[in-house]
Amino acid sequence: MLSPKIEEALNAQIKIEADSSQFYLAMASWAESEGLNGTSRFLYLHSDEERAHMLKLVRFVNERGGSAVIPALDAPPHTFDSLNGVFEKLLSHEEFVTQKINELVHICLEEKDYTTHNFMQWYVSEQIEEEALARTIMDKLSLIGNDKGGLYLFDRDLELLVPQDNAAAQ
Ligand code: OFO
Repeated sequence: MLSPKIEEALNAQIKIEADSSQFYLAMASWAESEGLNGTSRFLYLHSDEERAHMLKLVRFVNERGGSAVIPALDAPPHTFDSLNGVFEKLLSHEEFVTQKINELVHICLEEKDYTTHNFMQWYVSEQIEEEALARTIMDKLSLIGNDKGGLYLFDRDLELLVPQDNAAAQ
């Protein structure tokens, strides 16, 4: 059984994952409209992953006798100024998510809920991968700078790069 405090924290995390999915969907759609097909494919997959993270939490809350709340979503921005701007926002969003997951893990310890603590370890590892991937992408973009040929190759490479969970599923 979940304590009210844990249930509330898990429901807050459900909203964060759902908002992440919408945010990356907006980025994917913008990239597609800019003709950045590799980038948009990568971001569509990333958006799907975040939805899967949300679902995993919904199922967990219900299985543990709680009641998952399906939240209203914040409207994400629908335009972005550059590829660099997109990935900067993605990295800082992932850093924010990591912080929220750490806070949730901390609440699990305070409440002595070791089952939820164990469940949350999957998210802790996932965030390490996602932040590392976002940083690798940022490093590549700063090497490329404004070189159009480099950006073309970057977009083509992203077409081959599959986010973490999707890679595991293939
Ligand atoms: Fe990358 O945010 Fe989900 O956990």
